Amino acid sequence: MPQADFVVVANRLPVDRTPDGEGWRRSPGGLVTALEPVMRSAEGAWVGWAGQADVTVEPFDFEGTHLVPVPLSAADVQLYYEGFSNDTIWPLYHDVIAAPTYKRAWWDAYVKVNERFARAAADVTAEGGIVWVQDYQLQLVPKLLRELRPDLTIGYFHHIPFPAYGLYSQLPWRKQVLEGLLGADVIGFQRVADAGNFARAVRRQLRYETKASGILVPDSAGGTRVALAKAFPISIDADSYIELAQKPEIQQRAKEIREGLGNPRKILLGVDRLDYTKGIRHRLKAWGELLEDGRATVEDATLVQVASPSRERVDAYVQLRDEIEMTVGRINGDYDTTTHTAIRYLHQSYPREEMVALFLAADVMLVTALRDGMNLVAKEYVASRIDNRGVLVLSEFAGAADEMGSALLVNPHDIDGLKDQILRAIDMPAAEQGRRMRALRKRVRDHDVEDWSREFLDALSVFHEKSSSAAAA
Ligand code: GDG
Repeated sequence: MPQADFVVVANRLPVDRTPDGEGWRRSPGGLVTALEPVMRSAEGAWVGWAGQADVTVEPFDFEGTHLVPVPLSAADVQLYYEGFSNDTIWPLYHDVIAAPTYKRAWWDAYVKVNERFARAAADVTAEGGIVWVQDYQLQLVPKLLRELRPDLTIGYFHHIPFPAYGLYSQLPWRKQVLEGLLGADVIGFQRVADAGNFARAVRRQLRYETKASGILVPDSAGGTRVALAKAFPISIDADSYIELAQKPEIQQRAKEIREGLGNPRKILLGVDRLDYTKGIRHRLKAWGELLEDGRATVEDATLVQVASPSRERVDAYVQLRDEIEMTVGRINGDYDTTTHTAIRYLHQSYPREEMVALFLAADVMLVTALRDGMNLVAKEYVASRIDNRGVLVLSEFAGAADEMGSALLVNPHDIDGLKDQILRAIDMPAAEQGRRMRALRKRVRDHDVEDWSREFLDALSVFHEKSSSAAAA
């Protein structure tokens, strides 16, 4: 088997099957774009699931990256992925917005699958190589991998929030998960607060000492080593959004979207995976009440809500979809006219080009997450607004709020406050829009996804150099 100096380990490989089921194509995700240059220059490999249960795929090369598929059975998908990852960790780490389910059989499957990923990474990484583990499905991999391959430098990035200690401590396997993560040399979080919550959990549960971002972790030789737990806020490939937004056909499409909605004075937009963390219900409630109060009419504004299908086999998501669709139906039934609609609801996924056309058409972007690691949609919207117009309404509970103070920040639980900010966004004078949007765009352009991966990998390379010089001594 070929060995790689740089290996990414993620739940999914960066490719999807082509529609004919024969070949592969690159998945559209931001992580894939972010890591592409690093993968190419470093003879990289990527370890992950190919996306189909009960199917074994042999390792293969794709656009300069060696891909190592990790097989998952239908039972693994149900217990490790839909169960422990998406029905235990996801709700717990998003502040228990939905009740987490704690099942021992799910935990057992999570351990078993994490071991499988760790072994696959151990087999493919060259002596003294660097491994970057991604996200909450694989929290045990850093420790397991360090046990198998003490020569490696290991990084881990956590894409979702890390909760406050009072919530985290609910987890029956809280010690094992912390120990799993601490197998990494660098543990990256979205926000400073996430890194702080993690360090506190480590102090309380494991009694390890922490100094600034460093955590003293006992090593196998009876001494200690330092692990770094720090914020590295993720970003987007801003230039690719700017390029799309400059295309005449996409600008034309934005006009068509507006016409198709009956030329309302303003268009409000929400784009989310259909997930209870995203605050879609709160947004609908606020908009429905503004119409009910008569403070807005469907001729003033239409809300376009893209809710892309997500986790459709997890109960909480099935219920959420029903609730949202009932609410949309009621609001539209009460306020639609033959020419205008209150909410254009789209339970579909769209190509990136269509998303940018929607961003260009939207006068107001509503990001009302109840809890969100970062929220890339907020950054994609501002990157696309090459005209420096449009208003971002952004939840304080999205990681993006730490960097995007020029947005209209909202507490989505405060429906009256949310209503006021939506109206303020609808009525915002062009000059104020421009001032705010310029500041937001500057931040996103100055800190794009390449900066994110470079900063993380620079931090990791300090550990790599240390271990290389120790190995040489
Ligand atoms: C997790 C964390 C963190 C959505 N619908 C369509 C579509 N999308 C794209 C968006 C955006 C991405 O999916 C969603 O990213 P978010 O950041 O908004 O949210 P999560 O999926 O929950 O991501 C989050 C992120 O990881 C990265 O670390 O920011 O906090 O929860 O890029 O544009 N894209 C297309 N069609 C759709 O219908 N093409």
